[in-house]
Amino acid sequence: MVTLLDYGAGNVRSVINAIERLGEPVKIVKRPEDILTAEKLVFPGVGNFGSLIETLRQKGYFEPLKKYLAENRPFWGICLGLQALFEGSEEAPGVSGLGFFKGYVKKFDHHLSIPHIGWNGLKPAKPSPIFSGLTGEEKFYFVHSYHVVPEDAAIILTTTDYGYEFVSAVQQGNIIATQFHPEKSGQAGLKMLKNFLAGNLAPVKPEKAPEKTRLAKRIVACLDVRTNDEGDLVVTKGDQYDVREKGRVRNLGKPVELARRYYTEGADEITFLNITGFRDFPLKDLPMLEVLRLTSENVFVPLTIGGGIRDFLDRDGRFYSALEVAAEYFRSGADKVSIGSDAVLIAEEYLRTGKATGKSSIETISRVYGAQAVVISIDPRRVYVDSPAKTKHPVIETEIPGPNGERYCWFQCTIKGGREGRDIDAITLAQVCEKLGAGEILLNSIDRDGTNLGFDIELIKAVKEAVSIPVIASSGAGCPEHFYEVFVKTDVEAALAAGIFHRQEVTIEEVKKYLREKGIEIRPVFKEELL
Ligand code: 1PR
Repeated sequence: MVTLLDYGAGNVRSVINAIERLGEPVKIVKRPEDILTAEKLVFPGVGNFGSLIETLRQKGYFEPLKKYLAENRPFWGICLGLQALFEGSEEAPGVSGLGFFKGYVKKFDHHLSIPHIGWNGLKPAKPSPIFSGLTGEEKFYFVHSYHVVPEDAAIILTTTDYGYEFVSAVQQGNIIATQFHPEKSGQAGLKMLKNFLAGNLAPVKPEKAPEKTRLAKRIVACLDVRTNDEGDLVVTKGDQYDVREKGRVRNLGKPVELARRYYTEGADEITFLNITGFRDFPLKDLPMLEVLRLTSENVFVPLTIGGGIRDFLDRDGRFYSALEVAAEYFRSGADKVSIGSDAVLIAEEYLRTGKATGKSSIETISRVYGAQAVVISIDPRRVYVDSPAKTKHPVIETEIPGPNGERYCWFQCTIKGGREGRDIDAITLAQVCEKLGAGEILLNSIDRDGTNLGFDIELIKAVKEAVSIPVIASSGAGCPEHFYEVFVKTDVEAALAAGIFHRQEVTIEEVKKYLREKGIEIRPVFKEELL
């Protein structure tokens, strides 16, 4: 029996699913005594250091947790559950952590994108039972802006390189804590958890550990989901956002099945976009929540969900905040939510008033769940002009001239699935959203969507250079070479595709194999023993 310390923020569903998948029942801590009676305690943390510690104190968990740790009983802290073990954090100056380990939590201090999101390797500093059966070449899923700096080097279990070398896991006796998320790290993560649950394995050191670790470029599979004309929830796919063929919604498969297939093929992340979410109220759309629940039982990589994340007034006049909508998605298994139309309206308002309200969906969700949980999905389309003077928007000089030979264009944002163009461009939108607390940009292109012509490199370069948060390039992938092109010509951290994967024109494995041969860092997938 594993006891899970859920203090009410973020996606604990995935941790429960991963442990249950490994055959161990999970009990959730309801009272402080549950901590003291635990056989094995798992403590996943998300959000903010200050609010985590405050919640631990409010619920009366702080002292029992300290006692449990002091007794050296089996413990695994994940992410913020690692950071909380230290004395304090730059994220919440003046707030004392559990202080089980001496040392402090620091914000990453370099020029690379922050948060550090994605799959990175481990350099083991000492043997541990949790490495049993690992080769050392595996990558694990990280998502954080802060890292621990222990005073005592003897507790360091692994380090990882991102800009510089940081401590990615610690172990002292039965107390283990990792900055990465084993429950989101595919087969490698499940194997580690299994080793922890076994409890009696000999300490080993993986043989092929890297000298320097590198963050992998992520390959994301996207499933556009909506109800078709028969009332079934299906994965569909548009051509420049038109999902109908001969008047009917294209049906490319069932969401849960496709997601599992992409997971086994090696997708580093899966995104569901509820493409009619802008008009339907997502909390009434229970099948979508069910899709998420079922998917997270079988898929152990990060899941993003988008569509309809905004404040909502239902027919009976009941108000639902975007935060409530997002919370329901997180509870059902999502790791990140993606905001489309609402982000455009928020940015317009911000530019009009020059002020952040603190109440927008971006700000509220980012505050509670952390910036890494908020993705902005941008749906831009090219607007051509003869000269930069013809528009107030930032333009690029393009190598793809417009219909009348125009050599300049700007990237107009749209809302409601491309149905309505707005007076704001993609670069400005991305910058404003970063300022308001978004942690990642999902950059689509209506012009390229479903065309198989390749990513819009000019658009992607322009947006990526304007922000410091990670960017996922999307729309237009038609072959493995297109992924290579976007990774060498721009600095994006991830590339997403839909159509080619759904139609099985190219598999994710083929894309990854091609990229690896070309020297692009990717996450290896070990399929032999799917857990
Ligand atoms: O505005 O917050 O409710 O969110 C709605 C979400 O649904 C947005 O993220 C928006 O991008 C998406 N969406 C709305 N309508 C459509 C449509 O296709 N009619 N899909 C739509 C957007 C774009 C990508 C697609 C890539 C890759 N789909 O997600 O998967 O273009 O496709 P490809 O590889 O086949 O070229 P809100």
